[in-house]
Amino acid sequence: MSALIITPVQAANLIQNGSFETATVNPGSFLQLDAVSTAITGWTVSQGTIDYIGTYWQASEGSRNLDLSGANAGGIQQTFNTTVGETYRVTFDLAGNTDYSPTIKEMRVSAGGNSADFSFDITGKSRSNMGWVSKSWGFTATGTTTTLSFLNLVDTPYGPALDNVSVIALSPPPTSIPEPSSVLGLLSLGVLGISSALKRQS
Ligand SMILES: [Ca+2]
Repeated sequence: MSALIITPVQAANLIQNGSFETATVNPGSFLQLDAVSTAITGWTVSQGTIDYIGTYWQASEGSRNLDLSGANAGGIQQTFNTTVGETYRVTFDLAGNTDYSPTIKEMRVSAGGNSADFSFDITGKSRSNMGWVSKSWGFTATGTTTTLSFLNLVDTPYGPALDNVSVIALSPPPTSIPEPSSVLGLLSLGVLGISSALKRQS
């Protein structure tokens, strides 16, 4: 049986190195990075200090992740291209440093002039059982570039843990609508596909 198969287009992750796997440094067990380090590819330590986590605890994805505290409350950010008025979905995996209090880790994600706060409870969690949870949040772009940032809201050396960041556009921007000529081209390709499918069937 022949059929035209339409494959849905997977929205691209606009964030570079969202899982923090690539850097100019090797974190080993873990490595403190201070503002304004750019050692982690695509990212800038925006305030305070963070720990770049290697083998010290279980990552959510791959083998590296972050503690949004090094010696004190830290933050990271990345800037990427956006379309004004377009809505985007941010997803990330959240856990917390299980070594010490506070029991409730608190962090803020912000982009496009808006923000949302998230918390994580380390009760019952450990370095080999981090209990990573997926979080998501949406924002509407107000500029042709947008800076996504994650900030630790509690000034402690034992902060929220972050991994697996992605941003996708929720609908295609107007500029990506095909030109009429290419629509005709796609239609004619479709007709060709149908006619060849019919030929194969007969
Ligand atoms: Ca990772």
